[in-house]
Amino acid sequence: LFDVNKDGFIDPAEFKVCWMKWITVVCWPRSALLVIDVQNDFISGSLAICHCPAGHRGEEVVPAVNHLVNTIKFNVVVYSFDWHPENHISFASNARMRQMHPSSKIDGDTATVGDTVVFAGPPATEQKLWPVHCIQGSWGSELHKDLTVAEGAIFVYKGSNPEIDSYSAFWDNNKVSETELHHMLQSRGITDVYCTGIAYDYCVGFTAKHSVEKMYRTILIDDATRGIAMEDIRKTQDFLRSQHSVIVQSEKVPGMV
Ligand code: VGL
Ligand code: ZN
Repeated sequence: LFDVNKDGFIDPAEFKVCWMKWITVVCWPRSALLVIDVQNDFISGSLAICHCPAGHRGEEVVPAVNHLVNTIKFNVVVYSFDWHPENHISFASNARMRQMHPSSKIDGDTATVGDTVVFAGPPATEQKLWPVHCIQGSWGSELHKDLTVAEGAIFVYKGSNPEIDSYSAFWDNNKVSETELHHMLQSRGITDVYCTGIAYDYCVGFTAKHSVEKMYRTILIDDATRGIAMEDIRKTQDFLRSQHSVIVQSEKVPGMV
C-alpha cells in the first residue's frame, strides 16, 4: 500500500494523504453541508439566475436544502455569503474606474455585464463582469427568507476584498487568501463535504473544486443546486467527475428518507 523510504519508514506525506483520503473517511466519516450563496440577489434581485440562459430558478434550491437540513444529521451546516463592497472589481459599473491590462480585449468605458476583461493589477486579473450584487448588509445579500438556518450553523463571507473576486467559499479566485472554512471543517473533523446552492457553474462549482483539492470527499447535490448557463453547468459536472467527486440527487444522500 505504501512506499517506504531507505530506512523502511512510510513517507509521512504519503501517509498523510492516505489518512485524510481513506482511513478517516472510512472509519470516522463526518459530514458538512455547504449551502452556497442562497441570497436574494441571485434569486429575485440584480443577478437573478432565472434571467440567465439555463433558465434555472434559484428559489428551487430552498425547499431542497430545507429538506436536507431537516432530514439528515449533518455534523455541521455552512452558509456562505457573497459579500461585496460597493467598489468591487466584479461590478461592470466599476470597470471604467480601473486600469485595464494591455491584453484586455475590452476597455473599461465599453465594458458591460457578461464581458470578460483583464484588469492591470498587479497581478493582471481576468474578471467576468456582473451587475452590482450582494452589497454587504443590503437586502440582496440576505439569505432567502424561507431558507432554514440549521442550529449551530457556520457563516462564511467571501468577496469582501474590492480587488479580487471570490467564487469559492475556500479561496479567492487568485488563491491568494483563504476564508476560515477549511480551518473550521478541519477543527470539526469533517471528511465529507456536500455542496448545494447557487450558482452551479460559479460559486458551487468552484467551492466543490477546492473541496476536492483540500481532500474532502466531495459530493454535489444536483437537485439542490441551480446555475446560470447549461453549457457551463455541464462543464462543471464533467470536471468534478474527472476529479472523483460525485454528483447525486438528494434521495441518494445517506440518511435521506
Ligand atoms: C456568483 C457571480 C458573481 C455565485 C457570485 O454565487 O455563483 N456568481 N458572484
Ligand atoms: Zn459576486
